[in-house]
Amino acid sequence: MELNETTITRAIVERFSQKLIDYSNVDVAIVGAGPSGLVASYFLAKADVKVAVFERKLSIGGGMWGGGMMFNEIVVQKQGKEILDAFEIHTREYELGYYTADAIESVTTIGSAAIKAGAKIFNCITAEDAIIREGRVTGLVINWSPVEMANLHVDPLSINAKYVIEASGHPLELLHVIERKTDIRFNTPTGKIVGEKSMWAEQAENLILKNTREICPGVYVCGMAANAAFGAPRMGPIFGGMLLSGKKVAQDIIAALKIKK
Ligand code: 48F
Repeated sequence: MELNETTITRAIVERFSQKLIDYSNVDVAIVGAGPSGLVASYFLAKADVKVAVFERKLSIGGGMWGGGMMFNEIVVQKQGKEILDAFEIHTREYELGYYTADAIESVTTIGSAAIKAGAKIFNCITAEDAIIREGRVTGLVINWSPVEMANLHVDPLSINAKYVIEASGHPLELLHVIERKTDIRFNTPTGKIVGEKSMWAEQAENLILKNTREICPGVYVCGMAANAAFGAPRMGPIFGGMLLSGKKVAQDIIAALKIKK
């Protein structure tokens, strides 16, 4: 058989276009494929929820690839280890209550499990704005990341979602846009983004599940974005909270979708 370049081209363009069309209307759209967003997408897809993840970078995994300061090992506590166990990721006890895992094994395994469960990940796409109807976020405005990087004047496209998850980590990009462009009040003490506090691993890990919740109609926050939104500290390269937050946001949205039906 002779290989034809235009067949390869048509295959890619048709398949990708169909995938984007299929996922232009989803139950849940996630901004960011870091550890919390990926874990959320896995648990949502496993429960047959239609979920799309939009990731600005070419690679998934966010801040997990680099462990701490590019030493590519992560640390989790006992509850976090239980999630890694569920993905069959190897862990080793370091000291009582502290476990380590290979950062690359963690990202690739969770990413693979999410996709096999049915989550669709769209890399190289940035969520630059939200669609808002009557005070509720009903979708995302997306564009190719290279358009943003090259500062090209190219209009975006949009997708609809029953719920959006803000999982963009430290920068809280979607929430900042919502705050800037709308009069929607967030469920924070100030009604606005409170902002992340300096490193305090224990307190940050203790607060993250409380902060993982619906922050305004249609938007849930998880991962570092949850702590940054509600004014809690950062935790550095301990990842249990990220994994647990991803699982919790999925469970909360699964429950909310059942009520909505
Ligand atoms: O930062 P990130 O890993 O978020 P996370 O899941 O995990 C945080 C930890 O990695 C670490 C930490 C924990 O101990 O504090 O930082 O909360 O992943 C966020 C992903 O979102 C992407 C970004 O490229 C990264 O991969 N992202 C950010 N803004 C956008 C976005 C956007 N507007 N559109 C699409 N993707």
